[in-house]
Amino acid sequence: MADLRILRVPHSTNVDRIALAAGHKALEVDWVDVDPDDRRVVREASGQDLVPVLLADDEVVIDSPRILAWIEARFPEPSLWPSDPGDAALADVFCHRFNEVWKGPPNRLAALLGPVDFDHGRLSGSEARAVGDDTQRLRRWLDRFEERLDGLEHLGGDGFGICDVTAHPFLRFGAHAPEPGDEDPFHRVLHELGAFDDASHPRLTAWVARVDARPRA
Ligand SMILES: N[C@@H](CCC(=O)N[C@@H](CS)C(=O)NCC(=O)O)C(=O)O
Repeated sequence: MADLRILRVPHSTNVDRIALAAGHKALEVDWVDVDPDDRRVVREASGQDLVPVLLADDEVVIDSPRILAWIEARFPEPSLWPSDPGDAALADVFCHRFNEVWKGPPNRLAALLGPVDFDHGRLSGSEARAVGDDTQRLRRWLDRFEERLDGLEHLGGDGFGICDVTAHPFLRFGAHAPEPGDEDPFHRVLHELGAFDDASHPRLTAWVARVDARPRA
């Protein structure tokens, strides 16, 4: 029997977090593929529409941070959190903050710029200002991640861990285009407005490649 059973849709950043964490722990995952346009299975199992959803014998867990904590508690080795409690607390703060700064602005941008094309011309003055502000916010955070990686291989400090699992599925779009078939405007925003490369952010670019190369379940 597989170690985990997870509902997923294609191209999901939050699902990719689970794939990275399970890969780190060499867990076997029974992936249940859900049609993104028909979420009845997700709703029936969990009472809401978002993936990932973890189905365990005795419980159903939603929300990637909670699923990651569940996996760590059930399969503690190799750990995703630092062993020092203070460092583990800091890692949690990083992940919480990451979810705020790297989900909020790009989601607002995706909502304003629309799913088909990024037509800045049709925006009202205040919308255009909001797009400019959020784009600047994204760019500033890229610089912060670049600074964080000064002398470090991983965002949490020593070794691969929860900070990398939390951030990589989102930050990687800055270095790579979305895969063919991935038309999620959120991913396009991350790629087009949050783009970076070896010239602008060499440490961040190398970190994306390092985590790209890791095993995924
Ligand atoms: N806070 C949730 C968010 C989950 C979420 O937004 N999942 C996306 C896929 S990455 C989803 O199912 N979106 C529904 C939709 O696009 O209709 C988590 O971290 O798991």
